[in-house]
Formats: sequence, C-alpha cells, structure tokens
Amino acid sequence: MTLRDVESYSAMKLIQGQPQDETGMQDCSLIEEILQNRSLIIASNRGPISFQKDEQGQMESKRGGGGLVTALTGLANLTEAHWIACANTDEDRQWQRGPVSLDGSSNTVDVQFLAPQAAAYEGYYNGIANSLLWFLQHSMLDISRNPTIDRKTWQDWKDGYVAVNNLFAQRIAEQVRASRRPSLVMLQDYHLYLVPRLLRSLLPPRMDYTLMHFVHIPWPGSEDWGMLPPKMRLAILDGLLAADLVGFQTREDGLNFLRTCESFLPRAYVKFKYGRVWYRNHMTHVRDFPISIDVDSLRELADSAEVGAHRHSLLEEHTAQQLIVRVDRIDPSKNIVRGFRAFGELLEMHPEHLEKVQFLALLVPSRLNVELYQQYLAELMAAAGEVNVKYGNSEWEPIRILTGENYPRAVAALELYNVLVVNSLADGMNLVAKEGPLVNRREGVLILSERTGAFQQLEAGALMVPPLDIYATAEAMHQGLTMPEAERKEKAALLRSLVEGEDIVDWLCLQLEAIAHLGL
Ligand code: GDG
Repeated sequence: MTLRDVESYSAMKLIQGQPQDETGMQDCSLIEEILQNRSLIIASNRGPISFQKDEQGQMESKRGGGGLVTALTGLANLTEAHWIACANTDEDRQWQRGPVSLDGSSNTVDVQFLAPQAAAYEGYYNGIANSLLWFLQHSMLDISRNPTIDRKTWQDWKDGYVAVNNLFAQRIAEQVRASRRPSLVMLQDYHLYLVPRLLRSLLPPRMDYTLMHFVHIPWPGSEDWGMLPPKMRLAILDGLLAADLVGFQTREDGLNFLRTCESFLPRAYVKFKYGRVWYRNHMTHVRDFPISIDVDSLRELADSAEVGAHRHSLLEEHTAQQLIVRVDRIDPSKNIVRGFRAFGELLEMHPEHLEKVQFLALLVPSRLNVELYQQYLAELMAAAGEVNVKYGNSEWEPIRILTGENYPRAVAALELYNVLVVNSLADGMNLVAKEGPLVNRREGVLILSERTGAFQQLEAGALMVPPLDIYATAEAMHQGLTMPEAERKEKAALLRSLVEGEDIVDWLCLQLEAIAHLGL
C-alpha cells in the first residue's frame, strides 16, 4: 500500500497552466474558500525579511529569497497573515513585530521576530538542528565517530531546542488566541518539531484551529531514527503527531515517517493505506507535497540586466568550449567533493575533454560555526586543488570555484551550463535541479542524484547518478558533454515543461486542498 492509494490523493493533482487571478495566485479553487474564514500563521526559523542599518545608519530591509515568501505574499492578499521567525540581526530584535509589505503593494504580512538568548539559539540551531538532525535526516551519521551525544548535546536539547520551540509555541498560541477567525498554522521544517505538541498544551482542546507541519528535508528510515536517544526521538514523533497534517517532499519520506511511528510508538495506530496515524486520541494525516520554484519571478530575474551583466562577465572569464556547472550551499549533503573527484575521473578516462571543458562551482558558505562544515570546506578546496594541479596548465584551470552569496550570478551560471551536476547524497527536493532547466540557454543536460526529491519528478529528462559512484558520475558527465543535439533538446524541453507545469503556488494549493478534502 502506498500513500498514492489515499482517497483524497486523487484530488491533489497538479494544477497546470491555469491563469493567475488578480491576487497573483493561480486559480486554485479552494484557496479562497479555505482562507476567507481563517487567519494564517506561518512559523519558520528564518523570517521572510530581515532588517539592518546601512552605512548612514538608516534602517533597510532585505527580503529573503525563495519561493515560500512569494507564495505567502499571494496568500496575504486573501487573508490576514502572520509570520513568526527568529531574529537574525540586532535590527530584527528591535523591530519585534509589525506589518511589512513583501511585494511593495499595500498588502502586508505581520512579521514577528522572536529573540532567544544567544546561547539558547546556538544550542537549538547549531547544536541540535544542524549538527544532529540535519546529519541524521540526510543519512550522514558517521556512527563510529560522529556524533557523540554528551552532556553538552543534552544541554543544547533542553536549553536550546526545547526552549526555542517553547518560545515559538507561546508566541503562536498568543496569535491564535488574538485572531478573530480560526487560525491555519503552517509550521516549517526540522527546527520546529516540538511546536505542535507544545501548542496543543497551551491552547484549550476545543479551540478551532488547524495545525500543519511541512518537513523540507528527507525523512529517513526507522534505522536512522533508532540512533537518536529515545527521549529525543519520542519528543519529535510525539511533537509532530499533534499536527493535523504532516507534509513531506516525497511519498517515500511520508512512508518512512509512518514506518518510524510504527517502529517506535507502540500506542500509535498507523494506517499506511490511508496515510494516517491515530495517537493520543488524535488523527494526523500524512501526505507528500513536492516543493517547486517561483517560475515567473525566476524568469523575470533571468531576463534582468543584472543577470545579463553576470552572464557577460562569466562568458568573458570562462572561455572553455563547454561548461559543467554546480550551484550549492557548502554542505556535505551536496556531495561536492565526490563531484570534483568525478571530474578528475572524467579527465583521466576521456582525455579528449582536457582544456575543452571547465567545471564552474558556485558555492555559498553555510553553517561555518559547525566544525564539520569547516572541515568540509577545506576538503573540497583540496579536492579541487588536486584536480587542478594534476591536469591544469597556465591557460586552463579545470575547476574554478566562486564562493559567496550572489543569487543573480548563480542564475547567470545556470543559464550557461552544458552540463549541470546535482549529485547530492540526500536532498529533500533540490531546487537548483528545477531552476537550471528553466533558465538554461544551451539545451544543457542535467545530471541528477537518485537520492534527491527532485529525481522523483525529473527522472525522465535527467541522467541519473548514484551519489557514491564517481565512476558513474564521470561517465554521466561524458555522456552529457557528448550527447547528440536532438537528444539534448528533447531532454531539455521535457525538463522545462515539467518544471513550468508545477509552480510554488501549486505547492501551497495542494496543501490547502488537502486541508479542505480532509475536512481539517
Ligand atoms: C532545503 C533542502 C529543499 C544559490 N546560490 C545562491 C542562492 N541559491 C539558491 C539556489 C536554490 C536555493 O538557494 C537552495 O535550495 P536547494 O533546494 O538547492 O537546497 P537547500 O538550501 O539545502 O534547501 C532542499 C529546499 O530546502 C526547499 O524545500 O529543496 O532539499 O535541503 O534556490 O538557487 N540563494 C542566495 N544566494 C546565492 O548565492 N540567496
């Protein structure tokens, strides 16, 4: 039995090619119906906007990237919307809360920042979420060495993760109580697993609100969750099972969640056929909602003068006949080191590519306060250096790494690839695999790890690689670089239509439709 057998699943089909209405939302029949009598509360670790002072001391705001912000902006036009997140800067802390227009229009979202103590935030964010849960959920535990759960970890858990989840729950509870209409609470990701249960304990049982949690990263099998001490594991499962609807990126993630509940919660009654769990007198529905990108705004950005200028300078600097490109946060889950080694293998096995191909890696620094991330950065630099020393010459640098945050430059590079490499060890979805085919101008080929959520949707147009296999990755690079034009065009067109057919707004529509169909 699979989640696809779920009765209501058939109602959750993709809404393709439908016109947008005046709110900017695609015509998603149930959105207005669901939202007209509810207020919306989104909670995530990062907010949709962040404030800081410029050199003259004037307050300026920086809108967060990503489709979630755009999609919410559409919803904010339909109902009262609140977004609760952790402060990122001193200015965010001073701001505390207030209405913000995310799209320059008169519609606003009430943005509220929580300001946990620095030590609590550190324990919650770096100690538990990024050092423990991220590694566990990407099946990257190196159990003979890492992690070790010690007194510090338990302190991070209690005074960090539990404490910050409590802060979120308290603020959300205040907001639910203050709203005149029943609230729809949409919690985001692995930072907030405990919030649903904490929230239930703070609000009266008869209060009318709907609680949904979306997990952006993979949910591995119960063997991985078995590595977590029972107290943490139970708190996480118990936390999530207080939600009405738990969403995952793929069907497999949802099934793994159901299996995990069955393995570790003897009192949970798990119905795989219907995708639901009955636990502590409450029903939690489990569904998959693959996330996508904001097709229109990415196209607009790709056509902008700013991206054009980056494209121009990339073309001037990179004169090799063909370009292999990757765009990633510097994260071990993205498997960057093996990607570089695979390129070395390619040059060894197919020397005809020497001096003709360049590997351009655009890498965004990430989580550098976590030691394993610093080590990974050093490792990938060394891996690229090895290839460059062995094969490069004064005219040709085989691997070129550009670090730093620069989204327009990343988009420009995506326009120029002949081959795009996404070889993640595990990835909830991987948005680069969707952005690349949409903006690419060279009918380029996508190499895609079978362990990304995106692979479930894009398999037909991509060259699949198993992420550990650098030999297969090197062969896929060769195949991509030498693919006949007709085949490349066909694959590129297929990928483009798959991505265009399924916008970020559809992702929200599917969730709201599920809420309506399930009567939540
Ligand atoms: C997590 C999950 C899931 C690239 N350079 C810059 C920049 N980017 C953009 C990319 C892409 C995004 O950042 C990264 O998204 P990914 O999906 O590739 O990966 P994660 O950051 O790990 O995201 C993932 C996602 O959540 C959504 O649910 O797909 O599986 O791990 O859009 O183009 N953004 C900015 N500056 C850059 O220089 N701001």
